[in-house]
Amino acid sequence: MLRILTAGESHGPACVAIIEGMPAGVRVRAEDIDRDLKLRHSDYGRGGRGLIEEDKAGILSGIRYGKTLGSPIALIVRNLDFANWQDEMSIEETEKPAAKVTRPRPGHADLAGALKYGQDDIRNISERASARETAGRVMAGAVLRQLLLEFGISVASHTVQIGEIRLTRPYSDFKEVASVFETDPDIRCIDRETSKKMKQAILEAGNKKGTLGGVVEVIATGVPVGLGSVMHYDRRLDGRLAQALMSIPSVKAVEIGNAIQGAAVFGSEFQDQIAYRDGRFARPTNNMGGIEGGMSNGEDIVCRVYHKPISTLGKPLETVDIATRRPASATVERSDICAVPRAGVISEAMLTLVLGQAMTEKFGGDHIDEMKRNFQAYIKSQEKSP
Ligand code: EPS
Repeated sequence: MLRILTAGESHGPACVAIIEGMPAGVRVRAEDIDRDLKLRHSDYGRGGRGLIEEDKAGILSGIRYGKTLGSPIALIVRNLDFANWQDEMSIEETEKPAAKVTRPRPGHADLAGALKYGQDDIRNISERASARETAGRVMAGAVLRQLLLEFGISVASHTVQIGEIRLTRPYSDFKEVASVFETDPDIRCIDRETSKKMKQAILEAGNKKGTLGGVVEVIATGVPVGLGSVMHYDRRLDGRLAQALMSIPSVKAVEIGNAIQGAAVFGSEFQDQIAYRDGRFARPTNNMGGIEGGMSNGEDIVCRVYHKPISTLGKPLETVDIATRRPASATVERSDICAVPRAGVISEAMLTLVLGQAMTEKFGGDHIDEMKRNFQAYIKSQEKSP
C-alpha cells in the first residue's frame, strides 16, 4: 500500500514526510520537490512567517543516483523560524517554560484538541494543527507526481473563488490551469480581471484584520478508465478523494464535478452523454468530474475544495479560558489573511496520493517497468476495432 506519513510541529525543528510503497526506478530530483514547495510557500495573503522560511527540501533516504530504490523515502524541510522559538519549543525539559496558551480560537483545533489530549497548554495542540504540516504532504506529493507522470497523468490546480469573488467560466484546457503559476503567481486565477478582484478582496480583509476562505479546483488529466472500484464502498475513488481532500486544514466541503449545480437540475440535463471518437469513449461534457460509479471514466478528474476562512483572527472572537472557565477573548497570534491560492498545490498533493494509490493497487509492481508492463497490457485489452 502506497502511503505517506508526516511529522513536525509548526515552530519545531522541521517538517518531515515518509513515503512507503513507492516502486523502484522512478526518477526524482530535489528540484521537483522544491518547485512544489515554492508553490506552497509563495502567494498573496501570507503573514510574516512566509518571509522567514525558505522551504528547501532535503532527501534523506529512498533515492540513489536520482531514482527511487523501493525503500521508504524520507524527506525534510527545516523550519528556519525554530531559531526564534528554541525556548518555547524546547525538546528537552526546561526550567523556564513559556506562558501557557489558554484561550482557544473558535474554528481551530484548540479546544477539542486540549480536551481530547488532556492538555492545559493549547500550544501542545496548535503546533501540530498548524497548516505548516502541509509542507510534508507537498514534498511527498511532488515525489508521487513523478510516479503519475510515468503513466502520462498530470495534476494541476487553480483558484476559483476568494471570499465572494468567483471565477465565472470553466477552464478551457488543462494547459491553461497547469501554467497558472507562471501567468498569475499571486492568486493563481486563469482570468485576469477576476484575479484583480480577488487580490483586492484579500487586501481589504487584511486592512480590516479579517481572514478569507475560498475554493480551489484541482484537476487530473490522462487518468485511465477504471481506477477505484464499484464493488466496495471503501474503494470508491470519489469516496477516497473526498476523505483525502477534506483532511486538508480549513477544508469543510469537497465537490466532484458539477455536483452542487447538478443537485438542482433534471437528470437529463446533468449526465454526460457517451460518444466514440478516435478509438476511445468520450464525453462532450464532464459534469461527473471524471468519476462514475466510484471509478475513473477517462475524462479529467475535477474536484472543488472549499476552505473556510482562517480561524486565527486579528480581532479575536469570544471564547472561554480553559484555565479559569471564564469568558475571554481568543488568543491572537501572527497568521495569514488567506491561504487559498497556495492551498492549490496541497490539494494537488492529496489528489496525487489517491491516484498513486489507485494506480499501484491496479498495476502494482515493485519496479516501475513491471508496473508499466501491467498498465500497457490493460490499455491494450481495452482496444477493440469497430
Ligand atoms: C498557521 C499560522 C502561520 C502560518 C502557518 C499556518 O504561521 P505562524 O504561526 O508561524 O505565523 O504561516 O503556515 C505556515 C507556517 C506554512 O508554512 O504553511 C496556522 O496557525 O495554521
